[in-house]
Amino acid sequence: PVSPVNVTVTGAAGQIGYALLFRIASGQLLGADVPVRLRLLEITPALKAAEGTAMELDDCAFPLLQGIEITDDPNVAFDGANVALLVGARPRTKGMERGDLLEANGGIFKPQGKAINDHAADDIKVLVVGNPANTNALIAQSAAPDVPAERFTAMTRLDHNRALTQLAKKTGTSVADIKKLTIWGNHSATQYPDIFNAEIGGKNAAQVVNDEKWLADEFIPTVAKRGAAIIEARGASSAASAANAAIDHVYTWVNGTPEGDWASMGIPSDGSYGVPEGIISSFPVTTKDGKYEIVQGLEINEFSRTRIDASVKELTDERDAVRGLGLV
Ligand code: NAX
Repeated sequence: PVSPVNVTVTGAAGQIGYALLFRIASGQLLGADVPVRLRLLEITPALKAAEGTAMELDDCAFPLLQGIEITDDPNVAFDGANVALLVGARPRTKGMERGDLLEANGGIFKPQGKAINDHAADDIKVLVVGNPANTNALIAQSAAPDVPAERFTAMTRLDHNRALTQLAKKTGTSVADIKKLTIWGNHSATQYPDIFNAEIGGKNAAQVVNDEKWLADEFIPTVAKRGAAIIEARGASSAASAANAAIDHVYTWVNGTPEGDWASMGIPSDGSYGVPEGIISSFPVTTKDGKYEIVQGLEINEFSRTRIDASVKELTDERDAVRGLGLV
């Protein structure tokens, strides 16, 4: 029998947590034959709500769910963790400057990074969902010097999935026909969804679209501002789709990318494609045996270069800001 995997979820009582936990417990995060033990980390006032969610998890009688532990102590939550989904974060509230936001999140992600460093299992894989995800991941990673840096990743899979559907709609195809799409840069409005190396039914996607104006004026802004559009329509931020993307991200990381395709992940840059080391930026990656590799040798045209550089500039600015605050 496969031994159980310890999965820690922070912000477990939040709306993404509510959409995420049931899918983890049902086997969609790691595989239909992999038992899981859940550790839910919340702030003290939200522990009761987390207990309510745990009661519902119990009531699903998921055969793969081998236990649920709820705590407000990161040292307990990450003890023996194999997978950590860092969802809880401090949202931007009215009148908050960027520096305040980064500092408030530093107060969350630095101690969590340290707790991961001190207590997690050797094979720990971390996905940061809580925004600003890339820089929060960098803060956590910096606080965990004993963990290989590449284990800290940030979520751009929701952007990737959003881009797939927009492209399928434009071209009258199915998302299943689209391969090799890439999100570059930051999970923010500067992100760059790249279709120049993508394929639709084996043909170059940019050639199939053949409409640079649509790319620049509709596709890219629609994908980049989708989060705001969801808030406008739903009255609340993306939750089920964000949880779905977190499932996709970890499932792909653990179980591999299909032949002839890749995924987008926010990962520590190794300098590929002129993206400087020392930031966590989104790249095209293939995965195998629980490890990812950046897809090399892609052609980056002028249109793409400008946009990748702009998003990377935002990430180096964020890095400089958190460095100034002593967080990395
Ligand atoms: P909610 O406000 O519903 O839930 C957040 C939960 O985190 C709350 O229950 C809160 O008590 C908890 N929390 C706060 N500080 C904590 C700490 N130090 N330790 C443990 N738990 C803590 O937000 P939700 O809608 O679930 O969104 C969570 C995060 O995901 C937000 O930062 C949001 O911006 C981010 N998102 C990221 C996305 C991405 O693609 N990377 C997309 C969706 C989402 O916007």
